[in-house]
Amino acid sequence: MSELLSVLQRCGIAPEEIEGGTLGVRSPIDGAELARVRETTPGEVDALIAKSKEAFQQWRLVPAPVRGELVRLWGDELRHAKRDIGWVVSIEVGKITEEGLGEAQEGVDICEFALGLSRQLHGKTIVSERPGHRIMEQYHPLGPVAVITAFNFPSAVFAWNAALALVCGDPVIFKPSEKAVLSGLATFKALERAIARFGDRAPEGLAQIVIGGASLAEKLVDSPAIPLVSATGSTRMGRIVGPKVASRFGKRILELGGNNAMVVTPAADLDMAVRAILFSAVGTAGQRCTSLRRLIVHRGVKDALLGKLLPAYASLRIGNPLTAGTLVGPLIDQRAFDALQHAIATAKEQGGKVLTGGERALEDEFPNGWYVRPAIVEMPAQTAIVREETFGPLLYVIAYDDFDEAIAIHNDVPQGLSSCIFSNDLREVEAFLSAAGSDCGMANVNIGPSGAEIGGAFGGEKETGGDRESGSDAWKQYMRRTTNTINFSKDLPLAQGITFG
Ligand code: UN1
Repeated sequence: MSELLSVLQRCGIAPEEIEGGTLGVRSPIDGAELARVRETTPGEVDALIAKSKEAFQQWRLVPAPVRGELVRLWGDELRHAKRDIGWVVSIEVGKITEEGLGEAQEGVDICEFALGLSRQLHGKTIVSERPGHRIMEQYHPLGPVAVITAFNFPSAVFAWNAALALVCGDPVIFKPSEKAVLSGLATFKALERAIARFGDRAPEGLAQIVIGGASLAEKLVDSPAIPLVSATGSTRMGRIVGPKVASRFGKRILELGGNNAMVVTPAADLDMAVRAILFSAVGTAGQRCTSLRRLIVHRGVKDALLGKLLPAYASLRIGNPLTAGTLVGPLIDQRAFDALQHAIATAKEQGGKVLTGGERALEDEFPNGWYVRPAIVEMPAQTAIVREETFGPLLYVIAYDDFDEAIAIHNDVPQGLSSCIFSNDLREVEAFLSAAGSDCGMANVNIGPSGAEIGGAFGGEKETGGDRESGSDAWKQYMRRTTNTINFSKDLPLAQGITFG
């Protein structure tokens, strides 16, 4: 049996599930077809939404700490399957081994977070202006949650959403990217095993998966039976999903494009900055929402920084992501490669100078794999192309002279996901974090913009979507809040001192 089949089988995916279907899954490593998966039919999606609605009737009544037990079991399954899931992520989306494992670990982490959370779904108690009255809040389960994910975090983003949804009392319907079905399935099967161990306290239809393209996602987006749609992907996708969900008064969590920057000031530790730039601009072949795309560096330290960065780029090992020592794997497909070429050509037209990279790599070894040398392009200013998100290892460098100018350049893009500053000057750091500083959902100091921990709220402003998921109080979006005013007096005073009759 091939290694793929045996790993998938250990993940709970049977050979017949990946044969004879209409959806071809390819490995970006060499372009080879890995599987042909059966797609869910539109009729099946309708049935599965109905089932989810029914499951909600039961799941919402299971006490939250008991629901927590389910995510504990899921975390347990994910921990056991970590190596296999990491490997499937690597082979299916091209992440290097370490990053595939890191992604699987995010699933474990969020399950542990959600387990603790299951005993902390607190509302507030609020003092009343009326004698003999008390006000309190309760958080109640919301209903079925659709989780639509992108290829670049095919396991973790489902786990972030589903672990919270499940402890919050919501059934989930998962629609993984067509480019990353196996990673999605492997993560989903771990949840199914946890549900089986949890036993009959879990209603049928608590977690379901939809496999296929955008038209199936659209059915989820349009269904009034699904009060929350969590969608990760491009801003273009978000522009379609957002208004559709809003038109039926549904809630949404949108995690869309990022155009994440690093400001490097004269007070920066340049060696640390170089290490952070490498991981965040080149890691995952620049295909994280949080990848570093813009380097805004003080003119006085630009040459020194580039003097360290360029040799580091030159020594990057590009290759098969499963080979030990590789730091840069392939792009997801030819379209991604073409988009990168287009961005570099446009940048040149707009006055950019390619300092390194951009060319295809390993074409002989992998004629159907799209490997690229990570690129650095110095720009005379933040031109139109720099303001667009290009999903690949392309780093623009822009020099600044004055700190306020750096902040202005930083914020002058349509996206607002993640950001960072490298500086040991307290004034610069605090200014960057202040109300007049970075306008992103995440603003870091002396670390890169990517690789966030699950404990914080993850998400961004402007065209990134404005929502948050994962840690902190992101769970509140998966619940409905009720405000309860309780009168324990024998009178009926009205608020605002109104007398009536
Ligand atoms: C994404 O790129 O869609 O912060 C998510 C990070 C990861 C998650 C990224 N923990 O880079």
